[in-house]
Amino acid sequence: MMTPMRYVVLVLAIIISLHFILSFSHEEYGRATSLSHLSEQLTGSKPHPPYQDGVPEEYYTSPTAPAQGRRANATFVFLARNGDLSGVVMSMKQVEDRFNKEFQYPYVFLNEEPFSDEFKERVQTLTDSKIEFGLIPRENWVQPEWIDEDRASEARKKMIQDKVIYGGSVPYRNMCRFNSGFFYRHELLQKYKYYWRVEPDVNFFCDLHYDPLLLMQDQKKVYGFTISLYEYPATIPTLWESVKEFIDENPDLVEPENAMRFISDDGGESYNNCHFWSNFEIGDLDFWRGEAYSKFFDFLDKKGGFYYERWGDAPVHSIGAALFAKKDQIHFFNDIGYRHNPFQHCPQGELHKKGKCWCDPKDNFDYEWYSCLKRYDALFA
Ligand SMILES: Nc1nc2c(ncn2[C@@H]2O[C@H](COP(=O)(O)OP(=O)(O)O)[C@@H](O)[C@H]2O)c(=O)[nH]1
Ligand SMILES: *[C@@H]1O[C@H](CO)[C@@H](O)[C@H](O)[C@H]1NC(C)=O
Ligand SMILES: [Mg+2]
Repeated sequence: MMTPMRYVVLVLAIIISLHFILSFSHEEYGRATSLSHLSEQLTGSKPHPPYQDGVPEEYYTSPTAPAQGRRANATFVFLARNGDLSGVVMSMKQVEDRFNKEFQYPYVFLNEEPFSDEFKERVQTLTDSKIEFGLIPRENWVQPEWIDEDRASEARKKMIQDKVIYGGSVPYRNMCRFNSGFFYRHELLQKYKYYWRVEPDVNFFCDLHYDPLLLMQDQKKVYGFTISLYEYPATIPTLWESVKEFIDENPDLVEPENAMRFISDDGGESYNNCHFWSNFEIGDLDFWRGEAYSKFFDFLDKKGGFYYERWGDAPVHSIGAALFAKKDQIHFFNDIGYRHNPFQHCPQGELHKKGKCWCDPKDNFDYEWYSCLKRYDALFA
């Protein structure tokens, strides 16, 4: 007979081993977090370190606020297909309601095919802001000629066998390469300095009564995020080798006050797979267009890893930001409640009240086992 105590120990042991099994399987990280919740319920929740949100009080809209009436040189940017329309309007309606109806930033929509009239009409219905629709030049989208298609298709086959998410998809690879190295060079984005990237089917949970784009501009921030996590190693087997090679060849491009400790636990010898989740980004377009990141992207592109492996724009952007920006130019938007399945950042405590957030504060990825936020915190500890 098992005593109740032994039973509890056994259940905990099963949960803990499931954590480890799931951490090595692909496509399963959504379920892994709910297991994390289960174990949290049994073991008690972890304390959440108090966060300084870094937003000066005067940025909040009030008739006397200095930020009142000033706007950043910025736009929203959506990469989407015509078929993404229903998810696009869900995301965009929330952007408008939570924030943009007060600030009226414009939108840029990009696609490798022309947007349909239905698409254009339905998104324009949601806002008084200007919307521009851009076509992506073919050479910035399709797999380049110089990629060895036999080698690329072998790699895709292997990834399908290994059940790597999107492992067999060429369009997904085109998308990752475009987001890594081309979106910010699109002609419709030339006139802007800052962008806020939005994807279909995301949620914004909290009212935002200050302008995060102006905050980026005034404080000379380069990159803003809400969620960070580990990349699947199977998608980037040789990425870090290439990064190290680039650093060796271009030591002068690396920022001395960088955030290497976010992406490496051993001073740059190996990658810890941490990255900012790029489906949400608020960033500086001129940083991507600058010398360091441009050379970095071109170097990586020539390696072919966007097609011979499945390098994502999230690790590529994150490594670029961590190496070429100062660490205090990377900003955690703690007050932006945000969800992209299967994870969400839900502001805690005072921030939750201030934003009148509708997410469950207990459902918060920040210090889940699969989150990298603790490594970001450690940069400033
Ligand atoms: N125009 C276009 N957009 C794409 C394509 N594939 C993905 N996207 C967009 O790229 C972003 C990421 O794609 P998504 O399917 O959400 O990938 P996930 O978030 O990594 O699962 C979204 O904004 C999509 O609308 C494509 O083939 N063409
Ligand atoms: C906005 O930023 C872009 C890119 O830096 C720049 O070319 C443009 O002149 C800026 N516009 C204004 C109004 O400052
Ligand atoms: Mg998505």
